[in-house]
Amino acid sequence: MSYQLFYWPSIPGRGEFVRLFMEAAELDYEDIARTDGADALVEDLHAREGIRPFAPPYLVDDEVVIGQTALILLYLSDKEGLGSGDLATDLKLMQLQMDIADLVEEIHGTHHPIAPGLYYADQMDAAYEKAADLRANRLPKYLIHFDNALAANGGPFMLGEQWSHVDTSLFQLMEGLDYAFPTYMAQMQGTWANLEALQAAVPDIEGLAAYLASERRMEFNDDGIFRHYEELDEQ
Ligand SMILES: N[C@@H](CCC(=O)N[C@@H](CS)C(=O)NCC(=O)O)C(=O)O
Repeated sequence: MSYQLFYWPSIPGRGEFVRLFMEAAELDYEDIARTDGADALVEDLHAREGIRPFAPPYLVDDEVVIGQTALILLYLSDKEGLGSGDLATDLKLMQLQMDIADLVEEIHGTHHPIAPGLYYADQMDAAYEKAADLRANRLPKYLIHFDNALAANGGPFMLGEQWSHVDTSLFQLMEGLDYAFPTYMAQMQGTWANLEALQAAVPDIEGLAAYLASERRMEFNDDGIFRHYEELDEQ
């Protein structure tokens, strides 16, 4: 049976981090809400009982149902034999994946700094301040952290020549930042050269090139996590 991915059909969002890994690994999966619509997702989630995912993305593998992007990637990586083969190293990869999740949340906070349920237009002043701090402090801190980690094994990937879930996620992170903050990212070019090299190398992973060129690869849009609002990219 193929994996079933449940994620909102109209945004790349966190679902794309899972998709990129599955495509790179050439795994068979059904993208349920993209074929059956968002209602199918809501119905499925509400029908689940007990310990269930809080929010999409979540993955169904027969009896196994897992939420949280980082955990889904750990599960798939382990099950498909795409980890490092060493527990301590796999935990380091997981640590990085959770760092990525933390940063993704902060990026989401640039357009929703007060409440996820409010419109951007109702929290623009706070958004402006949050985005300025992200650009000045948080992005350099996180991206240099990832860049230094990449330098440890000589690149282009986190484990050197062997790609992992961290690399497909860092690729998506960099693509999203280029979309959301093009002026800032252009100005900072070269500051995190290892990350830029990874961003260039990931599309060459066998299995990914076809996906990235296909219509299934969703473009960033201004309903998702990575949004481009010119005023949040001002220098
Ligand atoms: N920490 C979770 C966050 C999941 C999450 O926030 N999902 C969003 C879509 S990207 C959602 O639908 N949230 C609904 C909610 O928070 O009520 C992860 O990394 O997967």
